[in-house]
Amino acid sequence: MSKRALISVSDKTGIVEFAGELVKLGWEIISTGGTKAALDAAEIPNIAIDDVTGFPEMMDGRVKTLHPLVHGALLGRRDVESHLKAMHEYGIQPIDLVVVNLYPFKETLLAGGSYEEMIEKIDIGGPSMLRSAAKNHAAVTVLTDPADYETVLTELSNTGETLLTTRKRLAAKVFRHTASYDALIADYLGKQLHVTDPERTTLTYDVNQRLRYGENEHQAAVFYQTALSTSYSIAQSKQLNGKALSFNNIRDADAAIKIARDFTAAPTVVALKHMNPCGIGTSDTIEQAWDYAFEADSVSIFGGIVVLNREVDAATAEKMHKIFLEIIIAPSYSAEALEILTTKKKNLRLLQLDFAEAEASKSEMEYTGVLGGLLVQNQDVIVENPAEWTVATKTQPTAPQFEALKFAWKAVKFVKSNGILVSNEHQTLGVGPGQTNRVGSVKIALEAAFEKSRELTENAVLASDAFFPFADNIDEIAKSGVKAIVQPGGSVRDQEVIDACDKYGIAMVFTGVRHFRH
Ligand code: 93A
Repeated sequence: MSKRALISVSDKTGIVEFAGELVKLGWEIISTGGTKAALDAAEIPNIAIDDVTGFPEMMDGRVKTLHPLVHGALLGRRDVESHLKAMHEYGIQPIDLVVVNLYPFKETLLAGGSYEEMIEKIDIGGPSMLRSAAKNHAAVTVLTDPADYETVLTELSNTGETLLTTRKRLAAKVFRHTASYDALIADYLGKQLHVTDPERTTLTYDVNQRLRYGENEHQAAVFYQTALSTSYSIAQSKQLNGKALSFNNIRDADAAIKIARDFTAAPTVVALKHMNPCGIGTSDTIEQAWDYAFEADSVSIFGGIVVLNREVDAATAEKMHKIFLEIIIAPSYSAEALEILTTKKKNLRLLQLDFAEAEASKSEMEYTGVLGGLLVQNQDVIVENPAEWTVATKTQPTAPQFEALKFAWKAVKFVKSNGILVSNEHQTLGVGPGQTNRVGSVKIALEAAFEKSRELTENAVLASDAFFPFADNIDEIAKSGVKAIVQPGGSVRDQEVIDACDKYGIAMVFTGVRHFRH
C-alpha cells in the first residue's frame, strides 16, 4: 500500500511542485477544498478529505479535518500492538506526512480585518493536525514551512524515509509555530476588551532587528517588537538617514518619545541624554521651541537625542545641523530641512514618527526584566488636573509661577528618581536626576540653572518627583531665590517642610501624585 500524505495549506507557495514530486515517489495525497482545487488545476492526482472521513466539509469549513479517521491516522503508534489493532478495526489508514500552514491570522489583522473576519481566521483543524503529527514524530513527518520542502523531498528520494532528527526538528518547529499563533490570538482578544490589566501581558514578539551589541560592546542583544504594537513606537518609526539604531539609542529614543507625547498642545522640543531629559522647550513655533530646549543645557545636548513634535522646517534644521546630535525624531521634515540635515551627515539618524497614535500608545504595558522574571505595569500616564492641586503654604503662587509649576511638573515625571527639575513656563533650566538623596538632586538642578542664567527670575520654579523627607531641601532651595515649588506631599514631616517654606516666603503646591522613575 502506498504511503499517504495530507496536504492542507492556506499559503500555497511551492505546494504544486512539492505534491508533484511526492506523487512521483509513489505517495498518495489527501487534500482539503482550496488545496485540492490548486492540485486539480495542476493535474496532480489527489483524494478529497471528504472521501477519507465520509463527511462533507461543513459549517463554512470550520469542520473539515477534525475526524478520528484523520487524527487516528496521525496519532496511532506504529510500534504498539493495540494502536495497530484499533487502526485495523476502524479502517484507519495511517498518514505519514502532513503539510499544513495555518489561516493567515496575522496577515488579516495587519490588513485591518474586522472582528468577525478575525474570528473566522482562528484555525482549529490546522493546529490540531500539526500537533497530532508533531506528537507522533516517531513515525510522521510534519511540514509548516515551504523552506523545509526540499530537505524532506531529498531524504525521501534517497531512502524512502525521512531521518528521525529531521522529524524531531520539524516537530519542535511546529510547536513554536502553534504557540506563537495562539499567543497572537490571545493578544488580539485581550486587546478587544480594552482593559489595562497588567496580567493581560503581550505574549507575541517578533525580532525587529539583531543589534550590533547591547549596552556595551561585549554584550549581545536583539530588539523584539510586540506583534500588535501601536504605530507610536521606535519599532514602527521610519528611518530616513543614518546608521542602524543601537541598543542605547533605542532605549533613549523610547524615553524621549514618551516625554514628547505629554507635550502635544504646542510646538515642543525634547532633548535627552542617558534616559534623562536635558532640555525641554515649548513655544509658538518649532524653531523657538528648539532654541529653548538647546539653551536649557547647550552642553549636555551634545550627542543627544532630539524629538520635535511638529514638522522640522529649514530654519530649525539649519540650527540643529550645527551641532552633533545622535538622533532626530519628528513627525515630518520639509524637503529643504531634509536636504540640510543629511548634507555631510550620513551617520545622523533621522527618524520619522507618526504622532497619530501617540495617545493610544499610553495603554501599552511597560516591561522591566529582572533575574528570573519580568515586571509588568501600566505606564505612568495618570491624567492630572492642576485645578485640583492644593496650595499648602500661606504664600500663594502668582499666575505666571503657576504656569511654570504646571510645566515643571509635567517634565519632572521623566527625570530619574530622585528627580528635581527647575524651569520657567516654557523651558527647563536645570535637571537633577538620579541622586541617592534628594538634597543631592536639588543641588545639581539649582547649580545647572545658575550656570545658565546666574540669577533666577521670579518665575523660576522647582518640581520634585516625590515628597521632601526633610526641611533641609527647602533651606537649599531658599538660597537660590526660587519662589515656588510643586511636589506630591504626603511625608510625615510635611508640616516641617511647609513651615520652612513659610519662613522663606516660598509658595508650595501639593499634587497628591508621585512620579518615581527608576
Ligand atoms: O476551519 S478549520 O479550523 N477546521 C478544520 O477542520 C480545518 N482543517 C484544515 N481549518 C482547517 N484547516 C485549515 O484549512 C488548514 O490549516 C489550512 O490553513 C486551510 C486550508 O484550506 P483549503 O485547503 O480549503 O485552502
